[in-house]
Amino acid sequence: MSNRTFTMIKPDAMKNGHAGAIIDRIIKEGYRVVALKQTKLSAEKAGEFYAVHKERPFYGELVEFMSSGVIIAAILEKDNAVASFRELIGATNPAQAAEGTIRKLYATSLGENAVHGSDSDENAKIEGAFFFSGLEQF
Ligand code: 3AN
Repeated sequence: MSNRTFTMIKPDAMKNGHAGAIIDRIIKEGYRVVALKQTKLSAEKAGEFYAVHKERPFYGELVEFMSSGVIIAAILEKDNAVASFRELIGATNPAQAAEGTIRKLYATSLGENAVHGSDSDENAKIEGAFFFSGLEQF
C-alpha cells in the first residue's frame, strides 16, 4: 500500500470558485502536498489521461469537459492515501455521494464532478508522473 495519490480540481469547481475551499479541506484532512500546479489540458492531453475510458459512451464529453478550462493538479501524501482520498471525495455521482464529501459539497453533476482521485496505487503513480517530473515533487 502506497501513501500517495493524485488529484485534479476539475474545470467546474475552478469556474465555480471552489478551489480554495477544496485545497483547504484536503490539508485539514491531513494530506501533505507533494506537488501542485494550475494548468490546462489540451483535448489531446485530456484524451491521453483518460485513455482507459476510450470505449465508454461518455469519453468524448469527458475529454471536452476536462479541456474546457484550467484545472489544479496535485500529488498528495497520507497513510492509505488512495482509499482514504476516494472516501473524502465521495461517489462519482454527486447525487449518491455521502454528506460532507467534496463531491456532495462542490460537484455539479455526474460528468462535472469537481475532483478526480486515483483509483489504485499503480494509477496514482502513472497519473502523478503525467503532470509532474521528479524535480517537482517534494
Ligand atoms: P471516478 O472519477 O469516481 O473514479 P470513473 O473513473 O468511473 O470515476 O470516471 C472518470 C470520470 O468520467 C468521472 N470522474 C466523471 O467525470 C466521468 N464519468 C464517469 N461516468 C460517467 C457517466 N456515466 N457520464 C458522464 N461522465 C461520466
